[in-house]
Amino acid sequence: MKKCLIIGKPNAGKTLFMLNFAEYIGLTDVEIKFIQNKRNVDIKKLSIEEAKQLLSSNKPYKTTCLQSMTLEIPVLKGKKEIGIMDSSGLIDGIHQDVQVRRAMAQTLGAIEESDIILHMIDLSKINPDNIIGSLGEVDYQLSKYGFTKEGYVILGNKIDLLERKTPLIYLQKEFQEHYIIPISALNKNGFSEVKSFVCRRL
Ligand SMILES: Nc1nc2c(ncn2[C@@H]2O[C@H](COP(=O)(O)OP(=O)(O)OP(=O)(O)O)[C@@H](O)[C@H]2O)c(=O)[nH]1
Ligand SMILES: [Mg+2]
Repeated sequence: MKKCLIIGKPNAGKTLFMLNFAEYIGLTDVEIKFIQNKRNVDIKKLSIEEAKQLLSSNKPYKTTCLQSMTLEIPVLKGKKEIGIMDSSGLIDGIHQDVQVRRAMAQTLGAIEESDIILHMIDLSKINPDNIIGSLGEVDYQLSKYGFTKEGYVILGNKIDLLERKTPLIYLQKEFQEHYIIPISALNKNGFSEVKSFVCRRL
């Protein structure tokens, strides 16, 4: 089974995206594996509504370990299975909290094992007057890594919060060599494009 990792800065919308994407492809309940490490894995069955309440938050660093689920994506001739994995947010530099550092190390370790990387960027945090500063080192490093992986795509999230498309246009200029899909994880906009991207690689 192919593995798909959702990665990006804290609060970018990774968890909400995973859950709303599962809902978009027709699920009402999910079975999530909370992977603390290889020997310590908790499994919880939740309705998607419960999962959103429990796992997504307006406060950063909500996700503290890899959270994975298996999705069966309907395609023309039946269904295709994929392991989709949500990760804890990455920041520039070294965080003071050891738990956060451990979680970030786990996220980085998951990159190598993944076939598809969905790199989530919060468009509402992009300042067109300071694109480099507002993106930060993490997004640039991930975008560099993206050149080594065929299944890499940037998801420009929170398009619903933008009054103008300027942040998206600046992001596209900055990462011209990469495919960028504008989405709203909240309103499920752009999900059909994400589904096509993922399905082409299954
Ligand atoms: N308006 C809007 N809000 C969003 C969107 N996606 C996520 N959010 C909100 O952004 C906040 C963070 O969402 P999460 O999905 O928890 O973010 P995360 O990337 O998993 O964050 P960490 O687990 O801390 O790394 C929540 O309050 C979400 O409701 C979106 O497309 N539009
Ligand atoms: Mg999260």
